[in-house]
Amino acid sequence: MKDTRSIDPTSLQMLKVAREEGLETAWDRYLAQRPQCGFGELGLCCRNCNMGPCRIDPFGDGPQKGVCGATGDIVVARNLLRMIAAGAAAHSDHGRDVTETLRGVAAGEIKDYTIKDENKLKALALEFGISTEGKTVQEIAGKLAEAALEEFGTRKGYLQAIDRVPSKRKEIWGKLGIIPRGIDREVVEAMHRTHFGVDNDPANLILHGLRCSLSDGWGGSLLATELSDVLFGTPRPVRGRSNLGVLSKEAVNILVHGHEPILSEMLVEAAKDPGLISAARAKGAGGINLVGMCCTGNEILMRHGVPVAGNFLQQELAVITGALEAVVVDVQCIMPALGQLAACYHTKFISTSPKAKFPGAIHIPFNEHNALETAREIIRQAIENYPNRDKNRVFIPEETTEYVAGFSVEAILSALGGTLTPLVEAVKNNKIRGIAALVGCNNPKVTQDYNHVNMAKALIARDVLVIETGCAAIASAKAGLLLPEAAELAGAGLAEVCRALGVPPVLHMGSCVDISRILTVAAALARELGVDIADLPVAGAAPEWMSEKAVSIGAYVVASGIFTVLGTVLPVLGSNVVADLLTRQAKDLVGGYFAVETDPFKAAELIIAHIDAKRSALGI
Ligand code: XCC
Ligand code: SF4
Repeated sequence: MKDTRSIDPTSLQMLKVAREEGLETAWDRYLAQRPQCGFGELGLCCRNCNMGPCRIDPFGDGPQKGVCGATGDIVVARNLLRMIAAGAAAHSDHGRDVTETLRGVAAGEIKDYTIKDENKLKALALEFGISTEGKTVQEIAGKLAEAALEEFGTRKGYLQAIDRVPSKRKEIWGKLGIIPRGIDREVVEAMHRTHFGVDNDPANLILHGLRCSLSDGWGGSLLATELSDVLFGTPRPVRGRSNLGVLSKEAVNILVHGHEPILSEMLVEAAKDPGLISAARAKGAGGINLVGMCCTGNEILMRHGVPVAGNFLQQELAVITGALEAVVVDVQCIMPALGQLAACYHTKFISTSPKAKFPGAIHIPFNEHNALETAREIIRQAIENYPNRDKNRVFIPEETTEYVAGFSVEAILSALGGTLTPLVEAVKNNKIRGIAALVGCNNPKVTQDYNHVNMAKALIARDVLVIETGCAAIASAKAGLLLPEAAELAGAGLAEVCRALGVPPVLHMGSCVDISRILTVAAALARELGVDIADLPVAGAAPEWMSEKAVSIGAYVVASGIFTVLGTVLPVLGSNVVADLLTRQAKDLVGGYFAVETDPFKAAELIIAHIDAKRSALGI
């Protein structure tokens, strides 16, 4: 029987090994959970106070209210707001760490990082109203970091990057009262409103959800992206290799997994250390092979072309190759299962963030102040571990696929010759029909990568330029869609543009916080055309999403005016009121709205229909 758990040949091979070895993975645990709780699936259970837990009967036979009297609509809306708040908090706390690092570098307290993109630093300073005249780079960085930290609890009443959006968008947000006032404030208010006995109006709750999500997209995530570029360099097109075949039979394999570039950048640096490379050789290894996974993998593949071993559902599979000396993690998307699994091999599971500890992990605290030394120590431990590798248990799939990534806004502009005009022209004359942003995770509810790859292919074939981030982009890397040669899979118009510019039809724009790059492009396109973001022939999709961060992303993309298709169901179907708000009324309120479509081909059709409707409204 065909194994439908993944379309990735390496995943399928590793799942076979897992079965032979009697090891469980997320797919097994997912099966063991089925049938999953119906109340949970519909969003109808509440644990917000200790008179509960309460659950609302979706069929109308059982209780229709919680102990406090909360209806299904209220419970669903509150639960959704909490999901958004958690997602926004995760992205924004990542942004805060990057901002703190910039502040420390500027103050001379942190010595292992430097400022790699002075132009971007100056451009951001101007945006924040900081004069650069007569100031040193350190001084500008200090002022910018202070201004950026201020965004988390700002008292000026709006976030700086809101000025990037067209005025029409700002007006819409202003009228609805959803201009985010401060990053932390919106998350705190979400928690307050969902505490017992506060906000019990579904629409009011959802509107705050949009505001909270906007503080992520145009706030926390945006700062994470922009200030990472300042510190680590703005990505430029770069070539590399992807999938589990990037693991080496001979070298010390170190997998870095998680999200923040602060750790992964330093590991990249330390892995080049000649002393450590000879230490690895002294242990009989061919060298040091640092590879990435998930979004921290995206960060270093965007900036350095570091090989990426896979996306979310491959984290356990990488361990099962038996070839990993260490899995090094920071925060987010790290399965707690890794500890037990790593113990079945010689693999060391190393946690580094005080915020994220795991059973079975060795904790090596990483902080910005002794970053390089800690990174070296981590690599040393991996090297020490190399002789413990049991060569008889090593199985590394052969497949690797090359990718070209690194499409920051700046890189796209420079490919276009400095302005967005050629892109706008290509859209106007229908060579490019529109743009679709495909983002988000893997989820064992979906055949791994099936939705990502098929949607991307269906869209480019119909001349829709696809831009991607996160695990979606890694899926495309593995499927060969990030290569300029993939233009042959594109429709004639898109293929012509790709060939003229030498770019792939699917552009990798980075990690999930880098969806802020997508927002920036959308806002700039709208300005160039003199319209609102909602008027653009543009759509979003999260074909295999699983995390709360993805919910926050979906919400800010919709709130920014962009139609978004979800490939797994949001737990809101227990409330017609909330479902209607998100899939219908949102269109009138903010221009963007959600659709749920689990079939990637139908989802692509929805996007194409949306793009065509926007084109004709624009008269192009
Ligand atoms: Fe995580 Fe960012 Fe989702 Fe992948 S795409 S599973 S959130 S790593 Ni962000
Ligand atoms: Fe039940 Fe209301 Fe308490 Fe929720 S807040 S657990 S619905 S009593």
